[in-house]
Formats: sequence, C-alpha cells, structure tokens
Amino acid sequence: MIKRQEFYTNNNFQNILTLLILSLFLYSCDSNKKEAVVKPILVDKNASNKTIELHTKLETISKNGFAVGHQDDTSYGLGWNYKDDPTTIKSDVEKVTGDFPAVFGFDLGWIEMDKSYNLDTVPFNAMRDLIIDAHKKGGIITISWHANNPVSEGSSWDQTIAVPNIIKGGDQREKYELWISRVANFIASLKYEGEAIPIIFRPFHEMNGSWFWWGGKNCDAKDYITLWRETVHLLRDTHNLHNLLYVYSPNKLNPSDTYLEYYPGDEYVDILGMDIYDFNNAEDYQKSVIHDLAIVREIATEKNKVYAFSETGLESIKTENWFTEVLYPVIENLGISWVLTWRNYDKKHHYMPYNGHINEADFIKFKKLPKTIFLKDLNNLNN
Ligand code: BMA
Repeated sequence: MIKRQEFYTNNNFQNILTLLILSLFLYSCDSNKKEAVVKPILVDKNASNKTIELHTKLETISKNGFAVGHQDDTSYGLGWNYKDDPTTIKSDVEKVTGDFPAVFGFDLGWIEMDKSYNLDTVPFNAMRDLIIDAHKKGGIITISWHANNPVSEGSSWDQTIAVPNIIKGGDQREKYELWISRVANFIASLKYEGEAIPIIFRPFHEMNGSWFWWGGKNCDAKDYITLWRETVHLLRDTHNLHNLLYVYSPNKLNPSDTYLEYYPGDEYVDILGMDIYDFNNAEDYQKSVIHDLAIVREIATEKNKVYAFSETGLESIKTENWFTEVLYPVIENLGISWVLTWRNYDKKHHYMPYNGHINEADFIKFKKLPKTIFLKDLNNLNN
C-alpha cells in the first residue's frame, strides 16, 4: 500500500513527466511547422503583395502539375493579328482547346530603342492591353527581353562585344541606363485597378550559348553576373519596381557546361529556368530534358526556389503526338511551375498547334491529362 505522502509525490512526478513529454511534443510539432512554412526570400524584400501571391501561386501550381504557357499567345496566330482586330482577344491555344494558356509570354525587344513596336512587330500599346487582359483573366505574365546590341545597335544576335561596355565604368553605361529606364517605364505602366501587375522577368536568357551578345564566348561569366546584378539594382532600387520575379534561364547544357556558371547568386534570382528545344530528334530532346531538368530540380530544391521549363517546343510540330508522347512524359513529375512554348508566327515557325494542324487532336488530349494546367484550371486552384 502506498502511503498518502508517497501517493502525492508519485502523482506529482507523473504529472511533471507528462507535462514534459507534452511540451517536447508540442515544441517538435511547432518546429516542424516552422520548417514547413519557411518562405523563400525574394530578390525584392519589398516585393508587392501581388508579387508574393504570384510566387506562392507558382509553388502551388508545382504541387498540382504544371502551368502551360505560350509566347505571344494573344498577340497573333495563324491567320490573325490582335492589332488588326482588337475587338476580340484571340489565341490559337484557345481556338484549339477552348481555353487559354495559364502563362502568357511577351518580349520587350526594341523597347530600349524607343520603338513603338517590338522586334516581332507587336505594338507596345497593344502588348500593354494584352498583359492587362491576361492578368485580369487570372493568367500569369512572363516577359523576356531580346534587347539590341548596345554597342552596334544590331540585333540580340549581333555578337559585337558589349557587356563590358555597359556595366558600371563602361563607355556605353549611360546608354544602358537609358535603355533600362525605358524598360522600367513600360513595366511601371502595367497596372490593373491601380495596382502593379506582377511580372516574371526573364532577361539575358540562354547565356551559356554564344548566339546572343550577352552570352558564351561574347561575354565573361563575371561580367554577365555584374550586368545581371546591376540590372536588378536599377529596376528595383533606382526605378522602384516591386512587381518583378527574376528568372535565370540557361539553354540546354552542353557536356562542358555547368548550370550555375553564370548564376548571379541566390539574392538576385527568384526562379531557376531552362530552355531546351526539340530539333526534330525526340529521343535526344527527351534525354536532355530528363538530364538537365533533373539538375535544375536538384539545385532549386537545395536553394528552396521555384523552377520552370522556361522555353521549349518543336518548330512546326511535325512529330505526331508530340505533346502527349514526347513532352508530357518527361515533364509530368518534374515539379516545374510552368512550361512555355515559343510563338506562332506562321506555318513554318510556330510551336503550338492551330485549327487544322496535324497535332490539334493530340494537343486537346494533352490538355485533358492530369498535370496540365490551363487558364481555367489555374483559376480553380486554391492557393
Ligand atoms: C526567336 C524567333 C525570332 C524572334 C525571337 C524573339 O526564337 O522566334 O523570329 O524574333 O525569337 O521573339
């Protein structure tokens, strides 16, 4: 028999033990919870709420599938051009599937030259309207920038050395700052109901290739990084743009390339991207996508960053069932936030099917697959 005194002592001891176990349990739950909600730090500590929401949306998308995107989707397509008839907003993707893509790509090339239309003849005023419309519909906007060469003023593909000339101390610095102010003015004009539209900005892409003045043998990695960082400082700090998420997107890796060779640093990049095209060799293409995007995924996971298949496609899509049999199987379980195919210019140069195209039925099938997220799916996703 336990004496009264002993009974209380034992009970107390048990109570203390229970409390201790309980607090340890609660503490561990709490710290697990904290770990689960660690938010990635954005390039812009003062990013607008809409921009933070967009970033969260990209994370949510990647847990449910991937958003489907198309460059210049509403600007023009096969047999139509928005600027000829701005009364209805068209899209080859919508004509084929009955829905718009979830991601709308645009390009700012030539804004730096103070032109009224871009390098692919999209008037900037029309582009602004289409960006506002896409945002209003619930779509995601991504903007690339095929800037002219600042030294020669030739195109993006003009390989005259230019990066050392435009970074701080370079003889064309003033011009570059003027160019950036034109980019910034356009971005600042992208507003809906008085609020800045959040934009995924993807400048100086495919820098590991030598076809643009900002990459490969035309530019040192060190100078590239300086250019990127200075560009972020100009847009964010000088022009006070707080509606941008920045994407770093190299092209398909050659055997000697490393993904991070030109990487401007975790503090300067929000999203890791990758551009890979199918040059009529499905097997090679699939191999590269599997190999390279596994690298992107690994690095992005380690860095706690969102990642995307920032450009892809097969020009004129002659391979049968390309979307369901070539593209889908290699990206369905990747965890990318979006995949974007390039523009529909004409019958030779287009990356989405149009009415009457051989892959029209395949694309409709692709839309119905479990992981593809088009505009309506995106609007039905809960954050
Ligand atoms: C390329 C081609 C070009 C175009 C450029 C920028 O891939 O589509 O015709 O000018 O992109 O959009």
